[in-house]
Amino acid sequence: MALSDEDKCNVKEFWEKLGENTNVYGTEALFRTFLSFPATKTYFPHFDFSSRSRQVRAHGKKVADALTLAVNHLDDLPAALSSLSDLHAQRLKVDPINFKFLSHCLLVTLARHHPGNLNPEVHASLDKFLSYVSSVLTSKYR
Ligand code: HNI
Repeated sequence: MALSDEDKCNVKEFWEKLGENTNVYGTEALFRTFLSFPATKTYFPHFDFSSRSRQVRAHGKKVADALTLAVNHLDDLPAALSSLSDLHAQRLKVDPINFKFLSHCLLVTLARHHPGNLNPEVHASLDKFLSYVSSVLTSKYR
């Protein structure tokens, strides 16, 4: 699952181009996930899912910040995401399949906003990065 040096470079360079917009993309990806894969909403019984939902926006920022943290710790991801891993696997008990749904929606969102920066190599590296993050966050599921 480890990323090659080229993958790491692609992910870091791409992420830098997102600038201050990561929270906007995190939020859009969450909205897309909730719409396309409605079962994911069951993990958020306390959320309002309307298009103006402050909760989805606040959560989109948290997810985006965690991904930025991950980009900055590509060499020690399990340690950097350890408490988030405990949260998702042991407390929230998020079924791992849901990470594929969110990762897919994150990629779609990033491709939509940055088509020129998402060539096939960067696409592949981002896909590997998101599955690495997902595997860390679900590693304690069982
Ligand atoms: Ni996730 C809380 C990051 C995937 C359901 N999640 C968080 C928090 C972060 C986070 C950060 C806030 C922790 C805190 O407040 O201490 N989640 C991430 C990341 C991914 C991810 C980086 C994958 C890329 N989470 C998922 C998925 C689901 C999910 C796939 C379920 C569909 N997450 C949750 C729930 C919470 C949560 C539920 C608690 C929300 C709340 O407000 O109670």
